[in-house]
Amino acid sequence: MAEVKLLGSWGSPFSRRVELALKLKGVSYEYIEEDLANKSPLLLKYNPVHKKIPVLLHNENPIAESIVILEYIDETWEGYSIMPKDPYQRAIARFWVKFIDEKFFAAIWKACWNEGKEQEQAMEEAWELMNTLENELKGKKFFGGYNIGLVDIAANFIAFWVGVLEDVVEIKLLDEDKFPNLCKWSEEFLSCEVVKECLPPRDKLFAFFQARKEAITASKSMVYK
Ligand SMILES: N[C@@H](CCC(=O)N[C@@H](CS)C(=O)NCC(=O)O)C(=O)O
Repeated sequence: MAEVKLLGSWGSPFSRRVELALKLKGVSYEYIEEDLANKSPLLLKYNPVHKKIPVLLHNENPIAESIVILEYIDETWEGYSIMPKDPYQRAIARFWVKFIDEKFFAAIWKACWNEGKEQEQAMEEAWELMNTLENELKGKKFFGGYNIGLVDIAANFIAFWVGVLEDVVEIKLLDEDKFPNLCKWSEEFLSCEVVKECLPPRDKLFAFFQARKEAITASKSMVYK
């Protein structure tokens, strides 16, 4: 039987993406929690280029980068389809995943951890990006249509992590009046049992971001003293 291992980190949306894909396919795997403050020899051996999780090991063959891993999983195991069958639709799915990875994370991060004018600008930027996704979801349950697909998995951060960050930094980004489709999508996505199994505990994630917020505030007060 094939041996599948995943090097991941509990709070990482990237490793949670991979877990979700494995569960959708019904692939059993061994999960290895990585301490990112003290990276293991295994991680450094298997992802020497980026030294980041997630890394999937399939019969000792390492694959890094969550989206590369998701496509590998889809091509390797039969059953549930993560990627659309049609080449044009596959290209479109890859386009949106690239949009989320290249634009979204940076915009949300800036909106959460900046203050004043910079934060306002970052929030405007995040809203513009959310609006683009809002339009893409028109008339659809999931980005993938009736079922969760590549783009939905890649957007897990928007559905879950953004809400926790909003509570910690006390801003509202994913506003139901502004983005009804995106909010509905998030609700649908989070209500799937398999998705619930692939989310970090909310309290733990809240405490993690809260500690980050306190560290940032403390470092700022040191500078201004
Ligand atoms: N583009 C990568 C991003 C992975 C990533 O940023 N992983 C973070 C955890 S969320 C990490 O391993 N960070 C360790 C570091 O930067 O040293 C992917 O999609 O897999």
